[in-house]
Amino acid sequence: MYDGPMRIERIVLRVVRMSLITPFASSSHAAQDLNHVVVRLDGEGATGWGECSTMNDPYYLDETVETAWHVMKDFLAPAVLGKRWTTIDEFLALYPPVKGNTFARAGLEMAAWDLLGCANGASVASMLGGTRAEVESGVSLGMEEEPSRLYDAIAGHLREGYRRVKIKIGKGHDVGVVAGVRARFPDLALMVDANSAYTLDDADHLRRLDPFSLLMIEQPLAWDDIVDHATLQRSIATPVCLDESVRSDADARHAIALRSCRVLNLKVARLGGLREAKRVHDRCRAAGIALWVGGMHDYGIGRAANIALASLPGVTLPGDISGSDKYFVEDIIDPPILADRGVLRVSDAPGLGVSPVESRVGARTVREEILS
Ligand code: OSB
Ligand code: MG
Repeated sequence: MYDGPMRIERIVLRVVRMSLITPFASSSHAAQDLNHVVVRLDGEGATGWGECSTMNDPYYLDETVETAWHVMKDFLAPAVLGKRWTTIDEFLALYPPVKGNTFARAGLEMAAWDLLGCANGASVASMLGGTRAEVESGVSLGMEEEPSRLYDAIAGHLREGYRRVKIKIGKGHDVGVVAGVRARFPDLALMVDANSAYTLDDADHLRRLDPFSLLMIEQPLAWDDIVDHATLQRSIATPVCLDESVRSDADARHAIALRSCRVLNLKVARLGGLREAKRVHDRCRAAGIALWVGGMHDYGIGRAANIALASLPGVTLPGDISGSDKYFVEDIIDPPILADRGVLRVSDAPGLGVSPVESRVGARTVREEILS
């Protein structure tokens, strides 16, 4: 147990490549080979790991692997190297005034939470104020050309015990798909994610989803819109959930003030890190906005941070944090994170409670930069 000031002596940034077992498609992007930036911090005899779950292309949001790498390597990492800090607030105060780039900011911050927790013997979940020992998990399934493949995937995950299913919709791939799923799974806790496929002109069409008792429709309108979503929410019965367009606590405040959503998807990366995600959680909880934790096809490090966030009391809906085995043949952490009948255990070990395997990380590294 160490409770003196922290000083990061060495930062290792690596682009680590992993392949999804099942290629994944949404209305905005397709993914199979992932290139997340994995961060290793060493200081005060402890090691902290973080993950920046960036996408290869700027189709979900505007950041990419290249922009995150650039911002982390050239702006964020040099600013925190060798400096003294004792709390996450102090650590973040070392960041230069980088605008946006939430994935990049979150990836480095995650490693600082892990480092601080490991040095102090505290779990990240407890540092955040988490109150749950386990969290309920759903699955997010990509678009399929062949409906039977989607039905089979849903049935398989329900057999494994997952508690909620999210399917991707888009133009020409919505009411019929939902009707087909609903007919086969009448009692399924079902939601849809449009990843910004629609505009307000589609409001009448989206109302046709009202009869299917969906838990919510996620991000139907533009990736950066908060205003039109309020108009849409007034004209459809399905609760609107925001993902892409809430990237800060200020965005959440605006969405609440305008009544743009009834539900919010908390993502560590999109919100710029765990500290900001906790602020959004506290604000939404007080305002009666239902919460769940989304995912970005995270490797085990990011997945552990998602679980710590999901242990907060305002997170009341099953999220997109499934077991590693839904995504990868072999995770870079050992043991991997697995769901048991749709339930994930919240780690009470120091830090994020993950053990990345250096040889696995090394074998999948396609780019590396060491600052010391
Ligand atoms: O919109 O929630 C999304 C994956 C990558 C980018 C955006 C999204 C998603 C998912 C899958 O829906 C979440 C996961 O299983 O990790
Ligand atoms: Mg989404």
